[in-house]
Amino acid sequence: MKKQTSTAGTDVVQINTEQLKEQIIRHLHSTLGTDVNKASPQAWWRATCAAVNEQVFDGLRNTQRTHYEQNTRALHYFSLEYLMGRLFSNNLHNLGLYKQAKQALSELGMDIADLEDQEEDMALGNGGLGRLAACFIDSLATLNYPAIGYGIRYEHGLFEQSFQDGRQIERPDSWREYGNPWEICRPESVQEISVYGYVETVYDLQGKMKKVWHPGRIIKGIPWDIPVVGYNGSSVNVLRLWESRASDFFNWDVFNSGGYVDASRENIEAETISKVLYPNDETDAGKELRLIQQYFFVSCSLKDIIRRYKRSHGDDWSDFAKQVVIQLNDTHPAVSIPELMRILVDRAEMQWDQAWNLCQQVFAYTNHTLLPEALEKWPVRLFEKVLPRHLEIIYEINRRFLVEQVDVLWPGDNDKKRKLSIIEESHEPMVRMGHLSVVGSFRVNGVAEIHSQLVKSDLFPEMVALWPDKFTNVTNGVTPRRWLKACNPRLSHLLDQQIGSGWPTDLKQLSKFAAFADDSKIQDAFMAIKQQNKADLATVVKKLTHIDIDPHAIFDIQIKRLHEYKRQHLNLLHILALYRRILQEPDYDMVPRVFLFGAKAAPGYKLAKEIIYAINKVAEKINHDKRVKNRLKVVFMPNYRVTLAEKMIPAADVSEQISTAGKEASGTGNMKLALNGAITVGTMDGANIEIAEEVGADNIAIFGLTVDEVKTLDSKGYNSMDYYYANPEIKAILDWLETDYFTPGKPGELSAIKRSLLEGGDPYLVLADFDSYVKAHQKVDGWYRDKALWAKKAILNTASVGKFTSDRSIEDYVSRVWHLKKCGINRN
Ligand code: 475
Repeated sequence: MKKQTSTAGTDVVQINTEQLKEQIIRHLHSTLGTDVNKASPQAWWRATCAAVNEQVFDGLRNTQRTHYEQNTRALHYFSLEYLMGRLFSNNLHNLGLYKQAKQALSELGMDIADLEDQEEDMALGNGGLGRLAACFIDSLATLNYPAIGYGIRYEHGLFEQSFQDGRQIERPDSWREYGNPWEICRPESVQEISVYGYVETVYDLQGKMKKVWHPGRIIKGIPWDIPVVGYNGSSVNVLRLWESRASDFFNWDVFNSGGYVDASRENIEAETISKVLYPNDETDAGKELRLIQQYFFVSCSLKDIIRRYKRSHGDDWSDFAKQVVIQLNDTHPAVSIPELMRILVDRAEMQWDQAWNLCQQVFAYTNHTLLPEALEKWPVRLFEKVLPRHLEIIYEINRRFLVEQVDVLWPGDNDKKRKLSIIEESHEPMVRMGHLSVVGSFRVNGVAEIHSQLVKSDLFPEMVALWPDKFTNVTNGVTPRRWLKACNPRLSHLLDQQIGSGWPTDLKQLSKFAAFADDSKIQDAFMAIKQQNKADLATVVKKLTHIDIDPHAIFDIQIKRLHEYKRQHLNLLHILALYRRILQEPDYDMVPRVFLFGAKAAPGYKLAKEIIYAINKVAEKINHDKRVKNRLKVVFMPNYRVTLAEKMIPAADVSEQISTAGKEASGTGNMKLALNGAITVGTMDGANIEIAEEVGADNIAIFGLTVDEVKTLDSKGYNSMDYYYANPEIKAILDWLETDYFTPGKPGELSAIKRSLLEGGDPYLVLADFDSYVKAHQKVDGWYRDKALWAKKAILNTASVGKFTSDRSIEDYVSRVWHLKKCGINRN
């Protein structure tokens, strides 16, 4: 093996195809216990993973040693979700070994794509928030920042989706049923944490009061490390995920007193904590188990951080805030604020003020949503049962906050106190986790410019008055390694040829590609790539849905969680409008379009599931209607996940980003699609606004009400009925949904959508935006007719979105929040 210097200037250990072949065969023999002539694709995949891990673990060891020696300040990313997808091709790409592996496997008679398909997605997240965490840890490792991700090692990730007669069916996801080659168990770092029980007030000999928590239960947390491989031989950081088990020590008594069965039941209850990911995206589950999940992982992680700190600092806390910064990925891990206070005050016997001072230097909080149903609140009653000592601490944090901050700025103003109190005084008193997070953090950020503005103006205006400098923005980003280089090899190759191969770590370089926007040769090459990607996707569609789609049609794609605010039903109404026009006017002139959807609905979200059902039923009808003459096809891809996204995004012509203005905090799919040359049809919402700024008004189809217009309309009083009666097309479409046209013999089966838009008041202004949405699509249809014009716009999209790399987001966090230093890795 020889050491090489990569373009990035870092040392990369390069191994060649022959060495890789030897390693794979060796692992086939000694790790898998099989042989080349009888190994299954699964065994080949495992053997290759084992070979890859030889490189990964080298990098991991070097990185951990370097961080230990340098004693660096490190970021600790706390997130209940990491939507990682597959790691095989990602690790190969980041190690610079993809081509060699492909070649080695091919010489061994295997197709690397078949091996890739052996891997289950690691779907430990719901949607945007979880995928953002995955992109961020990729960038942190790539940029050589000391960082560790903490989370839960769920046994079951996000459910698997299928359709039965058009309706969503959920089945549990068992992603590591047969083991996971990427994880390493670390029994030496097990933690024990407490829940339930009661608090006793005791006095020591000096008469000093102390609070003693007598826990009702002790649970063991077992850490599993997933190496996070930076691109081009940079750092290999760690994602540390906790698995819950019953504490041996706690069960021993029960066991000895003859309670084998009781002890087993306790085991099961303890293991339940890390059993399953809550499948609600942007809703607060409000369940006891969810609070225990949050506390379990936060407590294990804080103890892990403190153990590591104490190794070099003993009981001297004075450097803690210099060494440790913790980012809260939304409020889900916010219970870490009272937990750190408990550790400092009750355990380390620190003065309250000193402890609080430390806390406020350590935590930073990212808000990901303004939707009221997503803002976490816990019933005080529940908190008291599960975490009695933490509730007391929260009360004390709140008392001091109201007296020392709120009452100082607004003396005697009880309204302000009621609004700002961490405890909401309703008939069922609640702990407001957003308030707690703002009060306990030194920085609070939203995830796109407009969203960060709205966090200040609509969510926490009084907190801004108290701490104007606490609030900032960090616009989201996505990793170009996974979302362009690995998923779109054809376009990547073209980019390498035209602008050089530096763009994956310096995405602004894509702007050089703009020089080719008018070059007809490059336009043709770009469009030919899109065409091939579309043909590939058509094969996938055929395999998954048995639907034939024409790669020459416009591929119009909406992929994201199913939510009213994301307005998949607005897309559906547009499809119905086109269908109706075709039926009314048999020669209706339109560029053929394939509408593709990918979305999971939370299992308990009725209307979201009705929207899926309606799209599937409308699809069935349209796809079989000869009169349509292939001008329209509608496909709902089952089981949308990271791996499907990687196949759909490179094939998209049109990107649907159609949320009601003010509702989508940022969006990140919008960035991935534009990066791959899709043209956005979008509202002025979230990061769409910044995308429009970057690509220019000519290269995006913006429609609909703006945030200010939405606010005005809402305050004036919006009446969706007005649109229903004023617009005959809207009326005809909604009435159509009530007939049995799409559900023969079963009229009314699709009426839930109409009901929500009319009786339900259309809370997301679907009807208000309908007209302007249809016009935006007509504009897109017109653009597509001119191939050169379209190619130019698509090229300019790819060339203009360099801002949206997660590397830039991370650098923004570093300069505005974390203040980390890069740490180059010493190899030996
Ligand atoms: C935003 N999830 C996107 C993305 O910043 C944004 C909430 C509660 C419980 C479980 N999951 C959630 C979210 O709030 C979420 O995914 N938010 C999304 O975060 C990354 O780009 O606009 O909707």
